[in-house]
Amino acid sequence: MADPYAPSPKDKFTFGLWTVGHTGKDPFGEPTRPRLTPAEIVDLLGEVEGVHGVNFHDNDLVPIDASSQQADQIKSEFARALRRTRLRVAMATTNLFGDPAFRDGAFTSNDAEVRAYAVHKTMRAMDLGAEFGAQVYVFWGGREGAETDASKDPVEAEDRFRRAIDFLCEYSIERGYGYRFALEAKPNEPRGHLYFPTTGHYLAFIQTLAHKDMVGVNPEVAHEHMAGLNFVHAVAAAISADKLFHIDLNDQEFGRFDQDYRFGSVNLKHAFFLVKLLEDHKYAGYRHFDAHAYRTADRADVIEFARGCMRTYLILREKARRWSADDQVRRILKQVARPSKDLDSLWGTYSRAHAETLLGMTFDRVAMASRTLPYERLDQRTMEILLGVD
Ligand code: DIG
Ligand code: MN
Ligand code: MN
Repeated sequence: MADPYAPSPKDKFTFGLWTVGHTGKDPFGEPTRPRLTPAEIVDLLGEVEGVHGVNFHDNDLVPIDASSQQADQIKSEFARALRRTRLRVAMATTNLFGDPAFRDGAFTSNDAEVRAYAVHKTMRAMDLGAEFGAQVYVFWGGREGAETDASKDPVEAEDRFRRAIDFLCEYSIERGYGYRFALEAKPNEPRGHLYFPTTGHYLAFIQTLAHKDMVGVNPEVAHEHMAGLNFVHAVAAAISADKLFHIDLNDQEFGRFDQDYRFGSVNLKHAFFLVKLLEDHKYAGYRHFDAHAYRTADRADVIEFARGCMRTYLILREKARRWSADDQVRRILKQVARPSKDLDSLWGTYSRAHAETLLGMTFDRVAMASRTLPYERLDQRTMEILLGVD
């Protein structure tokens, strides 16, 4: 019998080169897995059924100090691997956080030469991404922050970031790249504090941009959890603003460093409501797993990690369908919903008449407070569906 949770490229699951290519190196330990070339990483993903595409930072593909001949060699091997595996390049981004030159920020650096270099490097990385057909361009400001606010005025720092995004939007327009920019928030790490710490900050920031229509957000589960926030609600805000241009799926214990765990491996309930939200609202974008396998994993277990990310998403998608069709769930949702087109229309659009009517109304607070809201039963039923109890 066919596996009902077998992914297909139609599901638009993607992985960054740095995810399944992660060597297991961490701040306290050396690599536990060999470094793979970009082509080898693509071939590894080619062994995982159903992957749609791959993403890269510029220097995941072409090392920062590669000669043009070396770059050409790497790119042609990468292109051959893409053809072999029929994987696409979905998203590209710039590494503006690894090189020591960016130790005090990239676009927000106090050093004008560093700021200019960051814009230069990003344009080159946009060229590289466009060469491989990337449609989304992500900006994660990993060094755009501070340990001490004595170092720079945060208003000036954020304005530098704004001017860089505006310039790079113009570059994409002039080059005809058609990129959709996706801004990715994180509250801290590797800087003590990062500017634009949550998706909400970026949703406000986007409204101040010169080309706000081509800029959206790339929320990441781990990053909103690091800020102690409800990721589902952050994504809902992005959907409401029509700004969910990309999404970084993974998992994360609250109150920990950025763990980038396999999707759904920690907070299954949150993952369920996230998948339900994305599917209910017909999210049509890429589902990028910005995650990596445990440091203990060998190559075979890295492949299991990638399979697990996609499989959990598809299992939860099926659970969401089952939840929406469940009689008990439907009955309780019907019971707690008390719609009234007439009452809603009174404040749906403003008029003096509506205001006067509302002001003249009396409300039975006791009756309102006594209506049944069986959310314990509803949530228990939700948990039972998640736990596989019919
Ligand atoms: C980390 O969560 C960031 C970087 O890996 C990258 O710039 C971005 C794209 O997914 N996520
Ligand atoms: Mn992360
Ligand atoms: Mn990310």
